[in-house]
This record gives sequence, C-alpha cells and structure tokens, in this order.
Amino acid sequence: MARSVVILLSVVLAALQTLAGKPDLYYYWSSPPCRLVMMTASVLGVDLNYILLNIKKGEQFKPEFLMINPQHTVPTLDDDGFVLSESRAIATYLADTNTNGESVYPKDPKLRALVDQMLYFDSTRLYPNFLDLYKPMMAGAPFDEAKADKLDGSLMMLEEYLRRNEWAAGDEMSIADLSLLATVTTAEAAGHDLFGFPKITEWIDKTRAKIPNYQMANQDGINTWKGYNLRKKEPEVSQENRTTTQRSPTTERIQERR
Ligand SMILES: N[C@@H](CCC(=O)N[C@@H](CS)C(=O)NCC(=O)O)C(=O)O
Repeated sequence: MARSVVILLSVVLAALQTLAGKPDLYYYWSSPPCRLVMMTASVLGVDLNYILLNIKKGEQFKPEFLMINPQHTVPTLDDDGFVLSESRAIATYLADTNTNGESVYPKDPKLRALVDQMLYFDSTRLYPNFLDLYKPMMAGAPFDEAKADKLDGSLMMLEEYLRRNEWAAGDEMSIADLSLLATVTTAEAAGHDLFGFPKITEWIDKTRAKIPNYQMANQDGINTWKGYNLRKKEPEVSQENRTTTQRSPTTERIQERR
C-alpha cells in the first residue's frame, strides 16, 4: 500500500515537472562547478534546458543575466522562476527534488552530513587550491611550486579519505564524488601529476563509469583544459614508462611526506 502511494506520488511529481517545463541551466563547458551540476543531472536522469553563457566573452555581465544572478556566475539554475546559483546548492536541490535523489544525497542526517563535509572540503580547500595554482597559469604565470605543494596536500587528504572509504563520503557514490571528480579531473587535464595518488586514480575510473553521458557531462569540458596546455614546458613521460627517477618533483614531495 505505502509503496503504491510512493509510486503514485512519483508519477504525479514527474507529471508536474513536465507541465512546469525543464529547468534552465546557464552553463559554460570548461567550468568545473557547471560540470558538477551536469553530472548530477545525468546521474539523476534530470532533463535540463542547457543555455550556454560564454563567460570568456563576458556574457555573464549582460543586464538580463545580472537580474537573474547578481554574482554573474555559472552554473545558474532557473526552475520555473526559482533561481539558484552555487553549484553545490544546485546539486543538492536537484537531488532533493527528484525521486531517486536520495541515492546520491542521503536523507539520514549523519550520512548526509558526511556528504556535506566532502562538498565543503572541495569548495573551501581542494577547488580553491586548484584555482590558485592553475588560474594564474592560464594568464601566462609560471608554475608555482609552493602552490602545487598546497594542492598536493589537499589531494593527499582526499587520498586518505579514499583509503578509509570506498567512496568520498562512505560506502556509496554521492554528489560529493561528483563535485570532487569535477575538480580532480580538471586538475589532471591542466597537467597536474596524479602519479602519487593511486586511490584517487582508481576512484576516477570507477566514478566515471557510473555517470551516464559522461562525455557531455564532464569530458567535453575537461578537453578544453587540455587545450590550454598549461604545463607545456615540462617533459612528457607516459605513466607506463615511469620509474622512480622519472617522477616529477611533485610526486617526490608527496612520497617524502609519507
Ligand atoms: N562557488 C561557485 C563558483 C562559480 C564560478 O566562479 N563560476 C565561474 C566559472 S568556473 C564564473 O561564472 N565566472 C564568471 C564570473 O565570475 O564573472 C559555484 O560553485 O557555483
């Protein structure tokens, strides 16, 4: 009985969503926060109306967009007049308003708190460390060893979480994994060395495999970072042919820390 009520409610909710139309998502390919939302929608099977906003050309400063989002950032969601910015808020909203959302954003307070913990870890530590190092390089700044050390310190923390748990926030894949994946895969595409992080590299593959339409939801955006070729001055050594003596200074520092 209770099960049939839940099914009926899901059908009614889905019908109401169809009547209300698809939510609009203002996005830009290369943006990691946008790709967190796109991967979340993909995992949840939510259909969004994608509106490309070319932030490289300053389209986010158009008065009509500033009316929608005074922060002039992507991603921005417009769900039938309900407007939300901040990628992690959008991802949790999508999970909370869709029937299968609990699978990636649990309702149990403790399980949810662990997911939130890792979302905050990404938004306040890992992602800012990534931006600090690679954003200036996009404008031509040289590679900065001290900033790379900070980023590696954060990656070491993620490595440790993944040593303790199957997924970033426990036994199941959650939106925290999607948030962290957007950051880590972008860092890798920017040229960051993940050779010293075996748990992270294993986790990238298994998370990627669980995301439908991964190419559209993350890979296309990552490819734009590869095009920036930020570490072009460093010698390329393939993973298979690496020896300890060929490891980058970054990897050596990580191993010294262990
Ligand atoms: N904390 C925000 C960051 C959003 C953000 O900074 N987006 C960048 C693209 S990655 C942007 O829209 N930049 C354009 C601007 O700030 O004018 C989130 O997670 O959504």
